[in-house]
Amino acid sequence: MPGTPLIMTHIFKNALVRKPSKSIINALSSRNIKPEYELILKEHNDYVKGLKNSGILIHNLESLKNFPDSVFIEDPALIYKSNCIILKPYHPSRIGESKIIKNEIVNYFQNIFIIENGNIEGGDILNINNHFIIGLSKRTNELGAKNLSILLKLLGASVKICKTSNDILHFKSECSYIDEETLLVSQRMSKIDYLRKNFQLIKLPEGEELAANALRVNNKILIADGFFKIEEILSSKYDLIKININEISKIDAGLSCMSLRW
Ligand code: CIR
Repeated sequence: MPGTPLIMTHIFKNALVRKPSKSIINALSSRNIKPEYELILKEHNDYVKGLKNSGILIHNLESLKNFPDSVFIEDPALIYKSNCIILKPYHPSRIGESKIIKNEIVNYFQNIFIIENGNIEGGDILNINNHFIIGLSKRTNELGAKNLSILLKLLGASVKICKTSNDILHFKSECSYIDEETLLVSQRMSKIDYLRKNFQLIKLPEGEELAANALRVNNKILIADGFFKIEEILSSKYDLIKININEISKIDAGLSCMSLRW
């Protein structure tokens, strides 16, 4: 878009993270599994270390006992340029997270916008420089996507609304930014026409879908540990930081969802 300064999506100096509360054992899980708190805490600490080793300054938010899923702070808020947009999670147990993060984020951002109508979760929003892909899913509906898209356009971005493949929690659960031309995708997400036609796709080998939510931070890529085929593919070109997310993935975590970066 003419006149719009180029944002490099993966260049970050700061990240907000929220320490898991003990109530995380009651977090939503598509596989209905209860994770162990102590193991999650260790994985979360390693994740934060990974962010620090990518050159990021960490800002910690208080854990929230009443919101078991609140460690996934990417879902109730979105940061674009110097703006923070408060989103609207779909799940009843997560709706209240928006109000809390709105009160916390004023310490970091002056321009705060709020999506009031529809549902939209950060896990369904993929940012590529000044462009956004919003994936419709069980958590993000057309009204939420449309309202966010109007706002992002006013802020100078372009937006494409796509449909997340069936049975995937969020668009980014199986689609990650690697660089402005390249996305990491699962086989099923690779079938989405818009992605096929507009990006170079690195397809995850079958069985390695849990590594599909990777996180590019500066010159590093944080990736789930234990997925050797994709590790071999990516490590020829990128510097990887491997993070064990075995326990936290029981409640559908990926690497992007546990921080908000700018
Ligand atoms: C949920 O179902 O809302 C959480 N248990 C997992 C959310 C993961 N968020 C994300 O990938 N953006």
